[in-house]
Amino acid sequence: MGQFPLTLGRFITGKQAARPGATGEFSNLLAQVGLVGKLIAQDLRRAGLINILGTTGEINVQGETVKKLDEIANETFLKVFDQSGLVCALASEEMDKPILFPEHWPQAKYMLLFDPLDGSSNTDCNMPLGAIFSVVKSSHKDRMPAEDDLVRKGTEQVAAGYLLYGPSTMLVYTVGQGVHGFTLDPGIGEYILSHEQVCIPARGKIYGTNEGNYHKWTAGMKKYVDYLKLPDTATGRPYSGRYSGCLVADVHRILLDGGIYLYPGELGKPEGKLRLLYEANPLAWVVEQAGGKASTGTGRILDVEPKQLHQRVPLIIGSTNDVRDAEEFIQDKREPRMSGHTREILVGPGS
Ligand code: FDP
Repeated sequence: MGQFPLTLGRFITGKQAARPGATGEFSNLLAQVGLVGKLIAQDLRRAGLINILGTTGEINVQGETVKKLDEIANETFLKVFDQSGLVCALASEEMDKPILFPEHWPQAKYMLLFDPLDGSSNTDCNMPLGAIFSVVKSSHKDRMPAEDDLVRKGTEQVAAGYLLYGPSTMLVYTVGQGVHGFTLDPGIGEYILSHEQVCIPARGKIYGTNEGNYHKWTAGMKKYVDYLKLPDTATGRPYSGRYSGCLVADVHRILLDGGIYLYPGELGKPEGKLRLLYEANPLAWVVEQAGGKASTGTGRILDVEPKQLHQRVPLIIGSTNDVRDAEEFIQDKREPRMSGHTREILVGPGS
């Protein structure tokens, strides 16, 4: 008889049984993230048919146009987690201020930060989308947490992961003991373990970045991307460019196949675009737990001292050797050198 599929519920319960003193609260929390994924995936499957594409006409706290699906996804997280009673605070990319649930405290000690719909520009063209989440624990036993308690360093996360809405829906997470990926089987409505202990290759052949921003980049960043495009058999260059416009999808590809994703700081905007607490930190932890690396270009993402809920940060993430190379270029410690062989490929023999 073939192996019986392992559901998310059973997998988490198995892991929980190995941790004496575990209450099951945390396992339940991951199951609720899974439920959010099922509800949103269902809307996305029919999005072109039920008038939920396009914008709401509003601008969010980040100064970005709000899509109807951003709002629906945000509401879904709020409803599921309010009803579950499992968290005492929620913070979202779509909300200026966190939502606090004093009625769930002190039983609920976890707090959830999330980007409810990542890659919003993909909504109206049936391209991949995602959601990213980070869980931290309230550090106060004597009082209900406030906004500042959600503003925590990446190393303080207790769980992190993402939902990917692609041809199939996936939930990928870490609690600091490796990374596991589950694929939603729509026939039975269950997430099934499909990627146990994900390991990112030490080097890849893919880079993902919005190259339309090339002229806004620093000299070091430009040189790195130029270097990736120079042919060189020994180092496997040129790399292939892959960019979907959905951070989750781009990082997921790199998690499985190796390579590098870059959303760097720009001239006049050194903080970059992506958000530290609910985009960079959770993905950085996932990638580190799979054996990769995540950097601002000058330091480890998980060590960035956060100051604000919606803080932005440059993100360079992926295979360890690729991220290390990128850091060297960005810090002006390295220059692209053209070997004789590269020159030959580019301009022909004997030129
Ligand atoms: P979006 O604003 O469309 O939600 O979360 C930010 C994000 O998407 C990432 O998913 C994506 O990788 C990036 O921004 C896309 O930004 P650019 O359009 O500047 O490339």
